[in-house]
Amino acid sequence: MEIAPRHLQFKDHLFLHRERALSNAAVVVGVVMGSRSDWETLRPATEILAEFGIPHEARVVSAHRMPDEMFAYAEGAAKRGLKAIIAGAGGAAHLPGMLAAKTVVPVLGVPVASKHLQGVDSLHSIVQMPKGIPVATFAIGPGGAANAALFAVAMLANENADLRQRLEAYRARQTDAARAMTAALK
Ligand code: RP5
Repeated sequence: MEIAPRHLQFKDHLFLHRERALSNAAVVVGVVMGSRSDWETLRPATEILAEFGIPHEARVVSAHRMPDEMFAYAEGAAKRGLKAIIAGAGGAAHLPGMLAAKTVVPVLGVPVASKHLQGVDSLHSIVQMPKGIPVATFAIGPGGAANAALFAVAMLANENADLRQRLEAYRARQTDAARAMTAALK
């Protein structure tokens, strides 16, 4: 059996410890998706939330295959203390809009790339909410999911100075990395 290097074992231990701590805390952001096939698109959202230490959960709550569970999830969201729901779906993607119809907890919609229309169908389904029930809509794909999580962090940072500082530090690291890119062109 291959033994992982010592530092990796330690890092893994820390990661598991943090994941356990996060999973024990009350969930603040829900990440839901229409199908297991959406997971690779939504996973970056959970990674960002974990990086910022935001207690979160990831669940499949299909609008058309599990409508009762979808409504129950939305109806319970505020009572459970959720501050945002990141909802990803593909095709005739009604999950974000239907969740938003049943809760006033902000819903951040992520269009998943679909097989035939590459996610333009998902984008239009999510972004074109009729007046009265808003869904904040992000870009198609994993980048959109990451941005939805960063947006949720920004919303939470309004009430949390430490989180705001860490979000600013995240941006600064990103800027440094972009500045360093020119050197890599040589
Ligand atoms: C939607 O249908 C899901 O959000 C997914 O993007 C799409 C296809 O689902 P599967 O057939 O892969 O389960 O509900």
